[in-house]
Amino acid sequence: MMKKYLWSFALSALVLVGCGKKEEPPVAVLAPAPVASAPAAVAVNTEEKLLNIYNWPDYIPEGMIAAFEKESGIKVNYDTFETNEALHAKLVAGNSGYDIVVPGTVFAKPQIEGGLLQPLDKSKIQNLANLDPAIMGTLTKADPDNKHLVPWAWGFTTVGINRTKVSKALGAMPMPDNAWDLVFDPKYTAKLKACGIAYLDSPTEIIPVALHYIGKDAYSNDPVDYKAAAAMLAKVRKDVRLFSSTMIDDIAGGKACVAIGWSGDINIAAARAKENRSKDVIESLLPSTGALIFFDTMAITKDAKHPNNAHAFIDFYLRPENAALMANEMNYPTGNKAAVAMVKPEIAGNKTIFVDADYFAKMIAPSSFTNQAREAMANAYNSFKKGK
Ligand code: N2P
Repeated sequence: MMKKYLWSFALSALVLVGCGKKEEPPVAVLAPAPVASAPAAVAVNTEEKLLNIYNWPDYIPEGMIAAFEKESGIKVNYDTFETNEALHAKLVAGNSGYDIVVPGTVFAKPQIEGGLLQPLDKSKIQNLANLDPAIMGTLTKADPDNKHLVPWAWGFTTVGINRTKVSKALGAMPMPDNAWDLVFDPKYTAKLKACGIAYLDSPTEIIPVALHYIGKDAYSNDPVDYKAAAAMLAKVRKDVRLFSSTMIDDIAGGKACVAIGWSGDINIAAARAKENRSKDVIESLLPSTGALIFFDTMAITKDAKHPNNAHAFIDFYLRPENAALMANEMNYPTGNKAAVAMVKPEIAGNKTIFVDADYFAKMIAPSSFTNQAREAMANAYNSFKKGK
């Protein structure tokens, strides 16, 4: 603040001098130290016109990259990863080539601590002001002082169903009160396996949900708890058809009638089924014991070759109209407060996208795991998957 004030004071003093007596060099007293050390106000972006982004699939509205390229003249390479584990492995290996990555906060925290992400230059992101202070407050759990992370979207891991097929498969058996029973209780999975049960294919997606189901802390770092979760999962292993990284297609295309998936993706599958004139009704459910919230956040990699372009894209995405477009087309709530007024009523009013305060209070907020815990979790998950 002080520096900024001094800088503008010095600047106006110089301008005044310049106007009055052009022939004279500025006197020493009018050229104080802050002039020399102030950031170059007219810094030119000399980076090559390139930006490499690594994000989740089905997360960006069509045309958004093209719009940014057209306006900025920066060419974007846009690649996707399917799990936090895959992104994390790339970052740990180094030289990923990516400038912007979009980790969930569960992984962003250790990535910040491990020096894999660089602090943002907030002076280059005017649109940070559009973000919801409440969401930014939540993010400080992973990123103290909000130095590295900017929300892309948030959502929750939950149960998705093809209600038509599930009702048929359950027959006389009523739907459970707790939707997690559909994917974890053998009483239900035995009936649903015929129409297809799909799980997300990632240890840090499945084990936390399983821990929550058996009444443990979803973000426990204790391997003993993972054993307990694995023991519960083992009982339904034979009923799980798919470990999926293409959940939207699998649900919409009928390979699975029930899934552990992400709220928005399940809603995309529901919309796709409607577009395809399927008579089946696909729904994202709100389990009575709560679903697991995630926040996916943009960050700039430590070794980014195009940090200026990365800041430019982040600022572009944070324009209210762009964040609103994401919510409208991808079915995920935005952390952009200024965008909320532009969200279509059918999206804003969908309780499985923008959940009610009551249900929000029931949901499980994300935390994170130590490297050791993640390793133990991966072992527990892999043996479950192999059926051992
Ligand atoms: C992809 C959504 C990713 C959500 N469509 C889970 N981080």
